[in-house]
Amino acid sequence: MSDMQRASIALQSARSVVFFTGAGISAESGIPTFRDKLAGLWARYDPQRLETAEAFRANPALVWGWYLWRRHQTTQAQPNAAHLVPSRLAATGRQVSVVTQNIDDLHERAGSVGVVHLHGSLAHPKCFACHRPAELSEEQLVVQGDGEEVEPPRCRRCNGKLRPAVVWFKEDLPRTAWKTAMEMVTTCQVLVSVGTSGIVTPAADIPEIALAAGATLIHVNLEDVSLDNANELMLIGSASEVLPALLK
Ligand code: BJW
Ligand code: ZN
Repeated sequence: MSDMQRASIALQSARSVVFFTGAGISAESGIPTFRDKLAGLWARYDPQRLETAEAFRANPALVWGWYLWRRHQTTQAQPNAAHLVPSRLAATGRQVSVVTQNIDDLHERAGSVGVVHLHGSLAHPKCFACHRPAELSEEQLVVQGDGEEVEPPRCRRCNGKLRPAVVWFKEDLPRTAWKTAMEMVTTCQVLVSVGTSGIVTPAADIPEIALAAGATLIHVNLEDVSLDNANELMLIGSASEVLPALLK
């Protein structure tokens, strides 16, 4: 039997399934991944300049403009066939959870509820100084293009600069999100890991944590990212083709 057939049977006979997703699931919606050599964001930008608290302190307008641009890209994008699979599987009566590293909202827009965002989300900013969540008006979200510098708006409570509520390097993951993810990952029967390079910890440990807790692990990726475990299946291909095929 092929890995595809085994994966399909495992998925359709499981009572509880977790989809653990990375940038690759949104790539076919037109949102660039981080590390792909040609189209990846980091082939063109230096993450040290943009995705750390030090970078924000040094050049808040560059970093704020960069996230406005990425938010704009996200609002222009539509969920693809892969994003629709968790809610389709949930509709068949299984317990289905989505744990994502992505800061976009394409899982939600594809009908998944209770999505756990391990690296935060683009939807709501927070204050860099007092950490309180903040809301923005539409005109504060306008951005003309890639690389534009925009002064971050100020916090109404303490006048600190607003930052996106995403997780930068060396920052802790949101405590509740991590705790909820651990509960899901250690109790599911199947974990489907989609479109992630498995480089950025602690999220990268999730597939191994699921395996150690007894789950079957199914990887879906353009490249072989398997970990060499007997309870693991590697499906090489694009998420928008492989995931829907699993439900057939
Ligand atoms: C497809 C496809 C298709 C493509 N179909 N597949 C040294 C110094 C400082 C820190 C560290 C250090 N060494 C280790 C650390 C820890 C660090 C870390 O892991 N760094 C690594 C780079 C080594 N982690 C952290 O800092 C975390 N915090 C932490 O550990 O705190 C404790 C601590 C304190 C003090 C010091 C050290 C530790 C926080 C991590 C936060 C990650 N943040 C980002 C940015 C979020 C905001 C934003 O988007 O701007 O999260 S980085 C970026 O990577 C983003 C992603 O969620 C994350 C993972 O990337 P992902 O999703 O896997 O994407 P890619 O591009 O890597 O892969 C795409 C995959 O899809 C590929 O495999 C393709 O093949 C595949 N694919 N198209 C199917 N159509
Ligand atoms: Zn504040």
